[in-house]
Amino acid sequence: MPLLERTRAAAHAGDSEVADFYAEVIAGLTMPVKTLPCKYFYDERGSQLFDEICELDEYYPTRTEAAIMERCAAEMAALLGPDCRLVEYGSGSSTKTRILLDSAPHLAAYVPVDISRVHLQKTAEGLRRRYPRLEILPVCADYTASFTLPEPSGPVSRTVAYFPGSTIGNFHPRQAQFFLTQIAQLCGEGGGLLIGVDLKKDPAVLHAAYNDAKGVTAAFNLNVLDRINQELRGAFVLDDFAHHAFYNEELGRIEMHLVSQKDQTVAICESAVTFAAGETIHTECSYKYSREEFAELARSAGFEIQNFWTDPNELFSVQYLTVAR
Ligand code: AVI
Repeated sequence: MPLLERTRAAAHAGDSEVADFYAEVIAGLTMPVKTLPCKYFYDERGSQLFDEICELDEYYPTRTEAAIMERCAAEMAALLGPDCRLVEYGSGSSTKTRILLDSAPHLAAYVPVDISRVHLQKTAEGLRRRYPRLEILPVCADYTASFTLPEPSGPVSRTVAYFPGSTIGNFHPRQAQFFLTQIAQLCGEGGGLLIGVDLKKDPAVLHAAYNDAKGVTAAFNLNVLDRINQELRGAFVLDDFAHHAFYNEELGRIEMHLVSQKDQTVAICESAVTFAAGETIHTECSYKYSREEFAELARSAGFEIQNFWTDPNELFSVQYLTVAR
C-alpha cells in the first residue's frame, strides 16, 4: 500500500505516529523558512548519536550538570523532603536521576514519564533492581501533553518534577512558559521543580559544543534526513546537505540548520520539496539563559526560584523552583 494511504489508514486505526511524522515534515518543509521539529532527532540511531555527543570533550553540558548533581545532591534531596513524589519528565536513561535517588531514600515514589514504552520499561527495571524499596510508577506519555499522575501506596507530602539536561532550552520561550505553567499546575501547592538550565557564556564555547571536531553533532543533525528516508520513503541524499550550527546572539540561542548544497528537489513519499542552493532547514534551537532571564521565565509560569547551583565556571545551572502561592 502506498505510504500516504498507509499513513491515512494508520491514522484511521488510531496509530497516528507515522501520519503525524509525515504531516509535520511536510508542514515544516513547506513553510517560508523550512523547519523540522527537533523531537524527530531521537530515533534509535539519533539517540545513540546523542549519547555520543554527551561524551564529547566540547559538549560541556552533560558532565557539568552531572558534576553539579554529584556535589549538591544531598542538599537537593533535603529540599524534596520525606514522602515526596518525584516525577521525571523524559526519563531517558536516568543517569543523573541515580545521583539524586542515591541521596533521597525517603521518596514516596519515583514516576518516570517517557513517550518510549521500551525505554521506560528498561529504565524502570534497572531502577527496581538498584532501589528495591523504592516504589517506581512509570507513565508512558508525551510529557508536553497533560497526563494523570499515579498514586503511590503510601502518603505523599509533595510532588516535585525533575527535568534535567537543559531540554527546556529546546523550547521556544513561549512554549517554555506554557510547559512550565503545566508543570506548576501538575505539582500544585507545596510542589516544586528541579531543572537543569544551560547558561549564557562565551559564544566560542557554545560554537565548539555544537560543532565538534569528530563530526558527531553533524551526523546527529543529518540523521533526521535519514529517518525521513527510512520511515517516510524520502529521497534525501545526505551528502547534498551540510550541518551548520551557530550562536544567534540577539536571540540567545544556538541554531542548528541543514544547508542544501545545490538546487534540488527531494521526493518524500507522494510529495516533493524544492531547495535552492544555500537554503536551510532549521532543525533545532537551544536557548541559553542568564540567571535573571530564567528567573523571569519561571516567575511568568507561576514559580519562584528557591535554589540555584552552578559549576565554578558558571557554564550550567541546576535550579530548584517552588510553586508560588
Ligand atoms: C537535548 N538538548 C538539550 C541538546 C542541546 O544541547 O540542545 C540537544 C543537542 N543538539 C545538539 N547537540 C545536543
